[in-house]
Amino acid sequence: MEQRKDMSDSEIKLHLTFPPLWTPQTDAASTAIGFDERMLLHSEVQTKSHPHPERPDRLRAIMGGLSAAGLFSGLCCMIPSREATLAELEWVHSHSHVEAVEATSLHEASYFGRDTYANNYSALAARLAAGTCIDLMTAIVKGQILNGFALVRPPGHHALSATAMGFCLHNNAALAAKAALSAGAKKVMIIDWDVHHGNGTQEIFDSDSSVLYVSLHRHQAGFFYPGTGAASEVGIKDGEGFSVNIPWPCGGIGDEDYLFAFQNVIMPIVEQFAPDATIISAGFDAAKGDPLGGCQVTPSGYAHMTQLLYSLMKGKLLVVLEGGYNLRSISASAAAVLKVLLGVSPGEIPPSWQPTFAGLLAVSEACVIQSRYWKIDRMSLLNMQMLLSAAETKFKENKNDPRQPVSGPQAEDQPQG
Ligand code: X5A
Ligand code: ZN
Repeated sequence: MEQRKDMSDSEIKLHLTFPPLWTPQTDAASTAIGFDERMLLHSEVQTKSHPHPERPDRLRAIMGGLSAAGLFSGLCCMIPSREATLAELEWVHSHSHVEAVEATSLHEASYFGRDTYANNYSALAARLAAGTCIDLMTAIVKGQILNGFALVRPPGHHALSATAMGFCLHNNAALAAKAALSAGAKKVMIIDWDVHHGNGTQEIFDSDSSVLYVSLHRHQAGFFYPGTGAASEVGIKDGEGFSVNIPWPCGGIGDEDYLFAFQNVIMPIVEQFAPDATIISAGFDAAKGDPLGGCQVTPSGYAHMTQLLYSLMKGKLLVVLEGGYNLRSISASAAAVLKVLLGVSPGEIPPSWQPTFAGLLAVSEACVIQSRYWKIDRMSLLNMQMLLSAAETKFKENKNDPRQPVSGPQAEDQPQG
């Protein structure tokens, strides 16, 4: 067995000028960044022909990109990072899960399933990721900062109460939601735009009506990882109606469909739920160029989604990094989101944006199911049904391409990508 060499601090230094640390004197209108270089120590020991997609460079790329975009000056500050305590981790995880993750620090390499690795530093990185999310959310709910961006890894949304999976050890977004509740928020929303369904987050709050879980994800009738997240999954017991799933039937979904979902299902539900705090489980693996997601969301699409939530929430927004594996895509997307948090509006959504057949299918299905629990405008429901039946005919006449835009003859003249 090869000897693993210890990484010294200097080897992981980013040599960036970070924003100033948050102090009690910091302007309450600030945006705070959560980051700690020790989260770069979590990496796969075993070297394969391809590096693991969830690798330390992801955070280096994002931090470098934000700094290069000039976003670290001015209104940003850094929140001091902190390790979550074991008691905090047990807000959402079983004692045995917390112990199993802790135990990985004794081994050079451990695995939870085939794709979820750990090294000696993974438990530390996972505690830092969780603690940083908890502190950011607490500061937001207490009004000490306006909003925040947790640049953390390992990611969290696949982590179930008792299982690590899908590159995730502890569920950072779920812990942030618990922190919001204990800081006084009565209702918390988690909106998950990672390309994968956040099965862990959904499970943790399945029967909880104080946390609304909304997810848009590639689903492919259950054939895309992790397989959960059908529109029919709406929550159980007291939490029935507090899980909202928008499952894309195929890949290639882009800005138009995401924004269509926001306008027709997500925003109406958010307005009725009226959360006291909102967490974005922000994976950037639905981004154009991502090797795992195969979707088409652009930085502008991410900016518009952030803007819709930001304008409704007047702050009280925490963005938590989940997946995202194309270094260029994730740094451009993170910069676009941070700009909105800093108050730069991406402007109006182009009125020419139309959903694709696939997008319309998923959104109208979610609308019909969710209208049992939430008021969904009858006109927009009817409109969607009409668009859908017209599109169905065209869909059959054409090449059965679910990614074709639904409306207007002008759409047919456009070159298809
Ligand atoms: C956080 C995240 C993806 C897991 C894919 C496993 N996980 N094949 O994006
Ligand atoms: Zn993902």
